[in-house]
Amino acid sequence: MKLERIELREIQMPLVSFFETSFGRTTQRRILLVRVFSEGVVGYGEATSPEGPFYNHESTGTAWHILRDFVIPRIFQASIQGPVDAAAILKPIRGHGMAKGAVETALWDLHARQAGKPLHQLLGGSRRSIDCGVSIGIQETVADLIKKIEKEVGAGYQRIKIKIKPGWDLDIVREVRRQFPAILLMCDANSAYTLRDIDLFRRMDEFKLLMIEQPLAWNDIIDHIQLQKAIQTPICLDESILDAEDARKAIDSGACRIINIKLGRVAGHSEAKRVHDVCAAHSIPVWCGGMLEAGIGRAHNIAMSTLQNFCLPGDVSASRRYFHRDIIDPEVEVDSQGRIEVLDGPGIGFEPNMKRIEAVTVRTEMLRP
Ligand code: OSB
Ligand code: MG
Repeated sequence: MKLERIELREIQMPLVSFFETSFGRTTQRRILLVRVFSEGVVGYGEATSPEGPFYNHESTGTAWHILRDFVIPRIFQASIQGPVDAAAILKPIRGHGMAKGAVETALWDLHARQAGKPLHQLLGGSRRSIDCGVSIGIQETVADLIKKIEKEVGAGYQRIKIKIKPGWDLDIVREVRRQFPAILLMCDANSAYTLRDIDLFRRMDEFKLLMIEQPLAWNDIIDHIQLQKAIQTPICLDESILDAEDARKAIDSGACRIINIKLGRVAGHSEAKRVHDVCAAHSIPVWCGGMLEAGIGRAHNIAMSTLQNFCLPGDVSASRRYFHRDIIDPEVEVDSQGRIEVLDGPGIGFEPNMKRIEAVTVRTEMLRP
């Protein structure tokens, strides 16, 4: 792959409605886009880093710094043959998976476009449509939450995930379950609890949740073993799984029964596939997590979700739930059965809308070998 230049770009877009987790509220997204240029073809990637270092250590600002000063120079220096080389070349940079993943996924898109093939095919995916759930943030009132769930269930989404935090947990889940006795329901704590809360999680069992996502610390596997032993509801790990080795350790030790895969958290498609494969080999289902992505990140998530072991509905949902106008054509749409149809165009299958992207850009930098 002869890489002539790589463009870094920050866009800013307000969310349609605020998104609140146990670590804070997001109203405006600051998203980094990467464009890799090679012999007349362009590949697109998106850093999934959030605005501040509260989900993990990464932020929009750190991703810009790591990409500009370390990731992109290394990629230029290495004269890589294809996207699978990128992960090895970036390995000496510790952490910063979201920064690395932005370039790694862009190289996959480039590679697929150069081959004239859909990315999902090159990744080895076989699903023709993606099963979708939604993640619903912490609301001002329970009534607001119920209204949101009603709307999404009515739209056809197959699974509802609600965010919990201390003070917005047991009573909320009880009320949601009372009003929606039959839906696939789960909750995500984003690491807001400790083993002192074991009794609270025991009491959650009665609500027949599909899973509880990342109840304990963002960098923990060990304490989750003890929690999983104490409860019937499956634990799903998000924050604490950074690569296939983490997945193996978490599975072997009984720290979880489900894993959520996020492209940024695991530094791109190559590692995502390895996590997927380790889970498949242990009969552990996976699903695709989300980071409030704009269209390019969303399209990469769809491509990844075509792999066979993505057998639970993911957090990838329609563009319009997040943004008034997304940056790709067509926008991501979800049918009345709660599915996204997989497109067969080259690369990610959706076309970035450069006019729209220009309109929301706040800074760009072009880097050359
Ligand atoms: O933990 O899954 C998470 C959003 C931001 C940060 C972390 C998470 C989330 C979500 C939203 O749950 C998923 C989405 O709809 O993109
Ligand atoms: Mg999560």
